[in-house]
Amino acid sequence: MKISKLRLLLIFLVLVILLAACGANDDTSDDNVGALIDYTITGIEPGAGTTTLAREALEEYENLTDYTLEESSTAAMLAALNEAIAQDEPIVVTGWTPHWKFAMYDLKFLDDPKETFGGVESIHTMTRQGLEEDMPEAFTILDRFYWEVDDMEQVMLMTHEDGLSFEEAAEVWIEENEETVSEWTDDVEQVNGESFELVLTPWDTELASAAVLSEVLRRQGYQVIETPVDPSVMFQALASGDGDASAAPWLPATHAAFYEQYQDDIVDLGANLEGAKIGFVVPSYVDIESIEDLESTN
Ligand code: PBE
Repeated sequence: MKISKLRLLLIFLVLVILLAACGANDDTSDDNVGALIDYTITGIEPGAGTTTLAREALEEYENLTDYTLEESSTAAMLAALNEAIAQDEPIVVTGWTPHWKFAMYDLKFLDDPKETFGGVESIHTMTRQGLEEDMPEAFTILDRFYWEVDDMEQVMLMTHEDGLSFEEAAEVWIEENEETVSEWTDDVEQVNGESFELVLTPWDTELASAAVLSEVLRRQGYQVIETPVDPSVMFQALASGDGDASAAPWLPATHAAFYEQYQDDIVDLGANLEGAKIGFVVPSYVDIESIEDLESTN
């Protein structure tokens, strides 16, 4: 009797250990990214083009039907990203490049098989109608304005890492890239203090391009006012003629909805930068590759 009791106890103990081990294996929440992020995507400003497309992604991808897009601000998104990385925890954010976050952290875009976020984006220069006739000097410079991702990143990094203002960074960049700038301004006549309103959106990419363009136009004799607004207001301002130009529209996907609405009343001068991208971004240690890998709630 004694022995079989001991035996029973042993069998019981083994069973307990086995069950515990099985339980741990069965508990998929350990690697269920969806559950770990509480089925929540960390977004940015409600007015961003990226937010419009992230909302669409939640509708188009069946696995994301019950997800929440937390809309807040770029600063809040970056703080959450920083916090998650410090804790080695998963996070999915709406992100874009060019941006210093890719230099600072090891990040990856999730594949987007439905192409909700488009593919490669360009940043365009657009003007109000009639600018070519009213301010041909500015128009020529705007039409020629073109730079590389690398150039824009230099300006952004000077502000982020060296603490320069965008204005200061733009001045440094212009001094260091005289040849490129002279291609934009070659043979353009000086003007005499005409006022010029450059409309932009309030993200680093656009603060950088606007700072450089403003400084170049100031050196040409313009009195430049920079007006940062939401993307929808930017398109509205160009279409109504309230603003003169912008180097901030992202196409073909990011600002497509706004552009479609106003395109008949706006002059599009084409790309000033190619090779931008938006989408869902995760730290590289998050073990999924595609938006479709995010587990649905059931
Ligand atoms: N962004 C940066 C903006 C445009 C520039 C991608 C966050 C957006 O409207 O989504």
